[in-house]
Amino acid sequence: MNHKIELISFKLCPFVHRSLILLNEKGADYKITYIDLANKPEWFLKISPLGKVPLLKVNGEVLFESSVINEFLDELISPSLHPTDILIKAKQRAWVEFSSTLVFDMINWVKTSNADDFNKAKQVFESKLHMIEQELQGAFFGECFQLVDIAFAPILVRLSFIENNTPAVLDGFPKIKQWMESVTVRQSVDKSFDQELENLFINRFKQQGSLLLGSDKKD
Ligand SMILES: N[C@@H](CCC(=O)N[C@@H](CS)C(=O)NCC(=O)O)C(=O)O
Repeated sequence: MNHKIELISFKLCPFVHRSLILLNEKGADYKITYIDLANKPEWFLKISPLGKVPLLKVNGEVLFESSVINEFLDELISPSLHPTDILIKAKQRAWVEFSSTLVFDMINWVKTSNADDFNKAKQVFESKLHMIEQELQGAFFGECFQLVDIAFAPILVRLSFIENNTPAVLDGFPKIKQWMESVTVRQSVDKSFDQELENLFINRFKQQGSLLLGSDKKD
């Protein structure tokens, strides 16, 4: 069956980015519509229960929450990118939840402009990176590229932007670095970002006075 799929997006949003990568990975036919989160259109506010992106419009219905959207797309378009073993699947779903909290920790680490807050944010972020470092075995989170890798992929892409700007930030995390390298070159992921996204991401935080990236803040 041919499904009509539309992803409502904001270019910089890491949560939308997860669904974009999965649509690419599945080879799906989809339309993408960008909105300005600083000036949300009326039609968007009417259909978005939390006023957040991503939304997925499918056959006239609206889904929200990126992890739910990705679970749905995974069932809609086979083959599934979940492990078949239900215990491993449950564990990976838990790590998907973990990845959502890590997005906010990463943003705090990158945006902070004063030394005290920066050291706290760095400690929180790195303590979570250490937990992931313990979990990783090889090139991917599990045996092969799966939904859990897609949930973390927007973070790994942004870590690659950060490394291009501020080398050595991942020196204490060799397995995460290897994971970042294998995930970001995968076709579905590579296709999901460009130089424009990198510049938007880096410049946004430099303009906010980022200690990590180097401040471009105008006084
Ligand atoms: N838990 C949500 C988080 C989505 C989210 O926080 N989206 C942000 C953009 S990255 C948003 O739309 N924020 C609303 C706003 O900025 O007003 C998900 O996974 O989909």
